Amino acid sequence: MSYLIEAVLNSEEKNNLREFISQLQESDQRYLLRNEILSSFDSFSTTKSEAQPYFSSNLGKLIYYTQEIILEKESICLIIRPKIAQQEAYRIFEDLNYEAMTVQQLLDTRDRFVNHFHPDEGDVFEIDFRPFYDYSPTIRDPKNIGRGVQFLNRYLSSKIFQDPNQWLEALYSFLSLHSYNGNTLLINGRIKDRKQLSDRIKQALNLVSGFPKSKPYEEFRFELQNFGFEPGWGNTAGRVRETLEILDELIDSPDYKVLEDFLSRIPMIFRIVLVSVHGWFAQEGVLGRPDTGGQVVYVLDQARSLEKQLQEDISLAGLDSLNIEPKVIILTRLIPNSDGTRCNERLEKVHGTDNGWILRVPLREFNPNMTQNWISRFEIWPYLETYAVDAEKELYQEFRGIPDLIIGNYSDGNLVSFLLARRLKVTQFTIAHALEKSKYLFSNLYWQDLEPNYHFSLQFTADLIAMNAANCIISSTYQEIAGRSDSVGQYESYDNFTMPDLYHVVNGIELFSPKFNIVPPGVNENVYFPYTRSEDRPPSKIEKLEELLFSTEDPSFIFGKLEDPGKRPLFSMARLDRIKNLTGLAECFANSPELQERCNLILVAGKIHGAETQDNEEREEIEKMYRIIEQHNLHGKMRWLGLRLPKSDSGEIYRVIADRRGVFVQPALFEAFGLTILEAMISGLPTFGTQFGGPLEIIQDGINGFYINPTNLEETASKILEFVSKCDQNPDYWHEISNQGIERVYSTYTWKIHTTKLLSLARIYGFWNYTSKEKREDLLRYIEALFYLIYKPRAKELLEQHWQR
Ligand code: UDP
Ligand code: LCN
Repeated sequence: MSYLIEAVLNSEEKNNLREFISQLQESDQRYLLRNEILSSFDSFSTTKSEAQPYFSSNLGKLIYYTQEIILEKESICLIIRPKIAQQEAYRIFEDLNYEAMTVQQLLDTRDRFVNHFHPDEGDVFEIDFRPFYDYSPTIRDPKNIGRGVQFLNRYLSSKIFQDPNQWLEALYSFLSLHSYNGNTLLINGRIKDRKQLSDRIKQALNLVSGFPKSKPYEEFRFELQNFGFEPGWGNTAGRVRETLEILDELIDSPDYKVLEDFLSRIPMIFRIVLVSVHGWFAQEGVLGRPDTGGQVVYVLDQARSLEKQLQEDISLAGLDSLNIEPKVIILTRLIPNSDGTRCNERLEKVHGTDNGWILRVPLREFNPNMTQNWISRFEIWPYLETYAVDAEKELYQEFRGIPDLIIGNYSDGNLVSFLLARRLKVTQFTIAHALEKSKYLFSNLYWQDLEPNYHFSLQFTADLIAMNAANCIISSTYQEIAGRSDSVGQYESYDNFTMPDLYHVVNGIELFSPKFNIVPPGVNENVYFPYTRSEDRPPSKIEKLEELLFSTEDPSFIFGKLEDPGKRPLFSMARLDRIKNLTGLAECFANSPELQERCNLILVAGKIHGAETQDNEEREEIEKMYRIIEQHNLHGKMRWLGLRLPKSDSGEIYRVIADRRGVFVQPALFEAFGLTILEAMISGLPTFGTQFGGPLEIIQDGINGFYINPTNLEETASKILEFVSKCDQNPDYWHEISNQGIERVYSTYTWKIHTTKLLSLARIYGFWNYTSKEKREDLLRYIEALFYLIYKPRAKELLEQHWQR
């Protein structure tokens, strides 16, 4: 970007830059973010002339790419993002000289901004992961970020091609490893080396080629065994032949597709643990509380779907006679005071599975006020290390062995996964769901002020540890990793940042690492399905929910009586968190008499009485909702249901709204992914989703749904109105968007797609983990040092504070 600065400085635009800087200097604001930069520049430009598009001048372009501006006494610092996943910083002095800044200088500047720059006291500790990524290849093109596995397969197959001896040796020893409950799988001791493996494949192929394709494996099992092949190659002669042919091809002419096909077939995953520690994890009565939302839904559905896929894979691999029962355990905390839920039970079977379990392990008893009760995810840090030690024993007992794959969820679950995976030497995957760092503005810069409530010093350290240690990071969207051209990704925000007085992170995560893989979730298709599937919709339930939504009067949990229940419903359902912004939607509705004219607003959201919640944020939202209702007199025009629906009802509720040709609106200020968007779309409800976060990738604007900018209420209202008017004129339009939405979910967001991909990744990264183990050891040692020297002492400090509560 220095060329742009040069271009500005060497032209007439130089004066505009000078004026713009002095205008900025005049205001009180010393730290500007992109929105503020753009609006300052817009108002500056209009004082000069008619508003011009940014790209009509070099200065406009420069400003467009600027993410942050920090104003100092004699200079200003521009932080520019010329491309996705790239950052440059420049300091421009009063005389318009400028210089590029290093990351270190930038972090020092930020520290100075918050008065925490103390060079006289020595250097601050720098965390730098870059040198440890030399074990791994890196992707070059930002558009391929998140497609790690394709890249990795290409890399590994080219390695096999370049150095066949070493790699085939590794493949041979990898294949010799596998067993289940003492039964050897794949190859036995009769195949002594890779050379012999290659010969025997040919012999076995000769044998199976002579059989009809459908001949069951059991009928020729012993003949194959004589060649050195054990179960795991397939359930029929046709399948065994295919698998052996793929391996034969891999040995003769390795290529990435062949490698992927082969590794994806290896039966090596039978026991999986999904770690979701902070708890309040059960199948009933937990959703909708603060901190318990999509993550619980996601993990439960994932567990069910993983078990099913494992069962299919095991059968296809020809392992039926071994009576292998795959097992999926969701590991969470046991909460003794469980408020009527099952969170105090050690084991709970996951509905709809044969061998899926919620295993609850208690936190060790420190201060019982904390460890006996539900505690916020922000407070859980001191208990995690001992939790991992205890969980390891309980997992061993349940699995009668160790898991083959550990998947962490959220910062706490990911840290525990790291600790478990390190001890057990098992492949570790992480899933963020939502990284708090980008959710809270300036959360790292002002961490010291936020520490009493949020303990971000622990959370961000835990994040750095887990994301770097993970073999594979599963993200739901591209932008979760690397953002968009105009906004920074959630993982990207860990690339460099300062925690003043604690540390500077100069390279926190390698975004171009093949460890990143986008694997979006799905929805439970037994619960969420199109409204048109009337055969699966009991009329009594429809009737009950219609009444609940539109007419039941019960002030204990329902607010509002509709004057005209026949109007088109605008529907939303979410927890009453500030960030979910249901009050924003109410405000948008309140400010638009036309919307009120044509539609009713129906909200399903937590509670309607402030006195019933202990959560401050929820209480404030409840109060705000009433203020909006009163100020704009929304009586008769909206209903607000303060309840948590049981799962089956929550599916039907979208369909009841669809029966009335309603729409779903998701107005969050930021949504990491947004399961309700998928639920609404698959039900056939035309959906308006926030443009901030995951919905931007789920919805294709104008095709199968619509984007809204929830910070612009007028624009949001007019977008919805435009749709409603079009539908009034042409009812087919509603059906068109509805059908496209359904199609979008079925084609792209199903659990079947998710788990097939996830298990294929688990095998491929398992192989890579095996072959790169020694090379990763230095990285893991560095991570351990961070855990013991930074995380642990801070966790201990927090524990002492907990004792005083
Ligand atoms: N949900 C629910 N009852 C409620 C509120 C939400 O069952 O009162 C469910 C909703 O159907 C969805 C999940 O909770 O499955 C929310 O997930 P999402 O990803 O939309 O948001 P999160 O709450 O995780 O931020
Ligand atoms: C957490 C969130 O905030 C949502 O955006 C996601 O949909 C959910 O987790 C599931 O990943």
